[in-house]
Amino acid sequence: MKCKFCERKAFIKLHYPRMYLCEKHFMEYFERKVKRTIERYKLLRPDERVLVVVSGGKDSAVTAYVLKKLGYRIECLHINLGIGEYSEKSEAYAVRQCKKLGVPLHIVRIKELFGKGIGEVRTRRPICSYCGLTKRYIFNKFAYDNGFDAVATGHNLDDEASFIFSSIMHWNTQYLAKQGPILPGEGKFVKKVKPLYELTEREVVAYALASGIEYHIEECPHARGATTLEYKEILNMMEEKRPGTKINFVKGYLRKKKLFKIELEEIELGECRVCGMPAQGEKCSFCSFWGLEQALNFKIK
Ligand code: Q46
Ligand code: ZN
Ligand code: ZN
Repeated sequence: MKCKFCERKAFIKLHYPRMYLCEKHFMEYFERKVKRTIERYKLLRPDERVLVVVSGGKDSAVTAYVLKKLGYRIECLHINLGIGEYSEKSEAYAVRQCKKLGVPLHIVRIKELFGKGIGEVRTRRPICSYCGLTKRYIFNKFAYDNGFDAVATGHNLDDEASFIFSSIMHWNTQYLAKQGPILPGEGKFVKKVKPLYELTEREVVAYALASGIEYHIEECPHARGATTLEYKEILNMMEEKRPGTKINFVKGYLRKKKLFKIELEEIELGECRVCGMPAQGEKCSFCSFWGLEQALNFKIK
């Protein structure tokens, strides 16, 4: 098959909208879509300093690549989770990706901070729960300590659709109240944005291939059996039968999100007595989980 816009051979068949595109026109389509997402949801202003959280995987690498190409002032942060060989490889990929892009990369290693990696802590809390808590705290605090205007993550349409789907299945209205392409900054919470919000996983993989981005393919060993993967499978089956299912589901959610707003207003935040970041109790969940009595400071020297 030929590209819709030129004589070249098709590189990809898009299902929604339905069209064949060559490599060049697919990349243009992808970048235009990211640009449109940024404009539509007012994610970033051109002069803002953006911290991109790079995991070594495809989504965050593509996010950094496209933001740089669109002219944003970006720096990257990699959090080495200390999960054996998986984390070593992830860090090596992040280093290579940033070198190729020519953007500064900062690295925070959990094992260096706490002497233990994720998965090595004796706790009743599920691994992914304290891993997520740790990552979110670190990238926010890192951005805050260093005066970044925004934190960009690589979440794609499949991630978002499956997350909303699973939140509905569990009626987790707290989550449903605050998901979306942008979480505005407030006080010590730095703004969080998801530039790949309207792009499918399949499109992200294709873009990485077209632009020669190398990335870590392996999943985290703790991700096995994660229910989000099951939700993704179900959504993929539906998408195949009815192209556009995922984007329509996510856009419909954004229109109805205000129904869950009431859930948010009940939470009052004070300040953590250790780190001074927003907290529900006297200590924030990060400082209390890691037993900190002294705040971590990520200011770049
Ligand atoms: S939360 Fe869980 Fe991930 Fe952390 S422990 Fe691995 S799978 S990395 S997105
Ligand atoms: Zn073409
Ligand atoms: Zn704290």
